[in-house]
Amino acid sequence: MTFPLDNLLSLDPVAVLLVTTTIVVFVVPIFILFPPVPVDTEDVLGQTHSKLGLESSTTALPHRINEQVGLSPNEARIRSLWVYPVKSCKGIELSKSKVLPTGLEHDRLYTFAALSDSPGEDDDNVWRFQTQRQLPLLANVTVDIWVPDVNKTSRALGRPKEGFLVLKFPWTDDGWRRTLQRFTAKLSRGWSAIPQKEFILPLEFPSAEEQNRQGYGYADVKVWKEVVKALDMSKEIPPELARYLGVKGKLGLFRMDPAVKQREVYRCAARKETLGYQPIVDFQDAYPLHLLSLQSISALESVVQKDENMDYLDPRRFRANIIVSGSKPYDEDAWKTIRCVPRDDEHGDICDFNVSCRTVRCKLPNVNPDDGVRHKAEPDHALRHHRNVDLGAPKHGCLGVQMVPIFPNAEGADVNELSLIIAVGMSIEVLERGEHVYIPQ
Ligand SMILES: *[C@@H]1O[C@H](CO)[C@@H](O)[C@H](O)[C@H]1NC(C)=O
Ligand SMILES: *[C@@H]1O[C@H](CO)[C@@H](O)[C@H](O)[C@H]1NC(C)=O
Ligand SMILES: CC(=O)N[C@H]1CO[C@H](CO)[C@@H](O)[C@@H]1O
Repeated sequence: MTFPLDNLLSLDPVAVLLVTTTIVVFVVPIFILFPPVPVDTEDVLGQTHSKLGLESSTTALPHRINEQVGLSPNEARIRSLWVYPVKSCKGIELSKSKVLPTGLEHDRLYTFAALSDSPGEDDDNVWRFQTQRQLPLLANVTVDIWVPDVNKTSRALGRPKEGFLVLKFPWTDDGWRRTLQRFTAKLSRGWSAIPQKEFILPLEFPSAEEQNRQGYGYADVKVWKEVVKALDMSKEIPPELARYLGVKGKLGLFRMDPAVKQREVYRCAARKETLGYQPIVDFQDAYPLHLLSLQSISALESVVQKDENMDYLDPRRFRANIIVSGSKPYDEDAWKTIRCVPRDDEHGDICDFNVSCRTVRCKLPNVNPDDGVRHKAEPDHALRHHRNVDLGAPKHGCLGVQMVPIFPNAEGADVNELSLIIAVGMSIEVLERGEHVYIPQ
């Protein structure tokens, strides 16, 4: 008995050529008509929408922090802008953005949450917000924003008005599907691609109609010590995500209703009497905006104990909205009011901000933003030893500052109407300096 392969090998070259030609002529067109790669959401969205933000290859951040040496000091500028539409997932880098009372537009719209499944806890049956502190692999979940593009119309789809978030995480099924998924990932996205699972979420807050249709309800979510009523959109999460992240109980997904101003900001923030409106946040930690300086990161990097798991300090670990460069290291510690001024040839508004307090750090920056692996010590160790600088937060390290936007004519205006445009390249003037003392929650 001979195997079919032996048969083939014993064929003469002409026969082999014939078989090959047959395969090429008949099979290749079938592959073109019915590709083995499923059409993904982004191919469809791309017909009517555009993706917001910069590709990672065109980031304005230096790849190694010492690359920025050479920037003239005393000329602080906005280097890079970031939003994180889903809390603790990957961010999106922008070259300009709207500033709203809640911070940058599209920032921290959603949060994941977990339902405590340990009976006996005083507040079980309350969802608790989840971040990379509990689920470091959230760092591997990418988020893209797709907005309708006025220059695109599709005959089949018309001109949709809604924007979408597309979330993706690494995922391969078990068994025979594994090989197929690896193959199609490489076929569609290149040799280094790994299989992913994706799901989509609305960019706008769902209307009452939409909520009914989808069966969304409201539930209590605990964010630090606050309990807020948020829209429960957990049914949009594919079950694989909880397994990927290593969640044992239930995984939930929540969105804050913008019509109900629930998380007004007090503590260190300027008040309505000075600002004309009371600052407010969505799922930001505590204040609308977080500013970081590359010079400060560089200074901190020089005291971080580096090893093979951390050979440089990536600014993305700190999840700021506004990253500046050109100021003296830690100069922002004493900023009280700043002004961002557009260069003549640029669009954008003069944007003023009140600095509320320094950013008191937790251990979240120990998670590597590239792979979700948590470093055992740094930069937490360096922060606690070298950046214990705030009398209001003893034993803690601080880096960066928290801010609230100042809107001209905010007095008496509708908060939903307030907005300014901020852009990369704006220069920063410090209008007011002073001492900060943190007020804990
Ligand atoms: C649409 O096209 C016009 C003309 O080409 C261009 O100036 C504009 O920036 C485009 N708008 C968007 C949103 O891409
Ligand atoms: C997280 O993402 C990185 C980079 O894409 C990848 O190398 C790593 O395997 C991922 N980790 C997991 C557990 O999926
Ligand atoms: C701390 C503080 O409130 N600083 C400034 C905030 O902005 C207003 C102007 O809008 C200043 O008057 C405050 O001094």
